[in-house]
Amino acid sequence: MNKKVKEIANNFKFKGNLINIEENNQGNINKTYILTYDHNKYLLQKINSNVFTEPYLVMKNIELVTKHIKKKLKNLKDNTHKTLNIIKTINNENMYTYINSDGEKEYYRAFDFIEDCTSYDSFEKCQDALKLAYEAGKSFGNFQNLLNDFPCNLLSETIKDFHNTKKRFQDFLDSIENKVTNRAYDFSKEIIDLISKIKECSIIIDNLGKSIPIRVTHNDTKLNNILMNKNTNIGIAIIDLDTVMPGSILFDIGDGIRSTCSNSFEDEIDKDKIYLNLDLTKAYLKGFLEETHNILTQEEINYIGLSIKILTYELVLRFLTDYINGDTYFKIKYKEHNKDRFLNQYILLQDIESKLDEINEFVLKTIKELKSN
Ligand code: GN1
Ligand code: MG
Repeated sequence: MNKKVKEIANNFKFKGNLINIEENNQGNINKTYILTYDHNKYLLQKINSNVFTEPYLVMKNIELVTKHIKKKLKNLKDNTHKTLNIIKTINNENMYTYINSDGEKEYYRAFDFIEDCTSYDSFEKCQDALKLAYEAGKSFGNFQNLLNDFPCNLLSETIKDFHNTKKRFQDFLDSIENKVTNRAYDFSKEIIDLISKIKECSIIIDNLGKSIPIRVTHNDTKLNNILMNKNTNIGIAIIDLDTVMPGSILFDIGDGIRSTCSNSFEDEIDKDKIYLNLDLTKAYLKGFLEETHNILTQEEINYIGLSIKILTYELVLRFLTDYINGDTYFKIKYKEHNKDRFLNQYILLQDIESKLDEINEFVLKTIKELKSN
């Protein structure tokens, strides 16, 4: 058994005797362990403090949001949905600070393991992908619904400018200028094209807090951040709440569809496999809109299609920037991993552009149907 993890685990209020430690390799940012005790299971996570420079504030945000969701679920007598439950340290804190052999601080936090659930990285192996896409949209819609009355001024912006497309664009230009590697030279055609798109892709950020309301947003609405009941595939809990911050609901819907309704993984290199699946997109939108049509403003509705493009554009920039900067942000599994991710999302972006009219039409039709019911 991993001695270090065991030592860290001893600082949390876990019940019983530790039987097993298993490392979980999902996720590009944090390190996760599943701890099995004789009667309970827990998640122990090392917070990536390069990405989250103020882990205390991350945990404060999570505490506030999960408390609110728990209260809402109780009032609504909703016994189906759940949220993360923080396990405190023996000193009653949200996080344990471990000093490693190099004298550096490592930050750990723990949650109850939510039983009888599964999460999907993609729909590849699913029998009923359409139902899953619908459930995925419904789950993030429900999350938005539960937090609609949460005062978002209580939340800290734990990663500044996380979905600020203009800031991401500036970082991208800086990476080209700083030339940490020579990798930008291979992509001049793509770079010129990306520069030509920034104006349109700034629409959400330019209007945020003006015509587009600021709400609590999850900001990382990937499919595998939904725990689904392993028998029924109904969405049970939204996890990975590290990036919960004030933002736009358009970040959540755009990134949700980008990540969930793409036909491939983010690092697939076979061009023929990379496209936005329209049937999945419509199913996802249906689920999301069923939950949110009463809270969405007309301006938000108008930009739903565009948000899918913008959030994909943003990730194209981020993967390319990290590639040019020599892979310092996203965990990579091989040398050219970020290049493959960038090219994949770039192909997806072009495909999304060609499908926006149909998506916009579907959104308007669905909203109309839902409002007339
Ligand atoms: C990161 O760690 P993970 O996989 O949940 C990233 C997201 C990206 C995603 C792309 C804090 O999320 O913004 O969309 O990778 N999270 C952070 O796979 O940067
Ligand atoms: Mg994440």
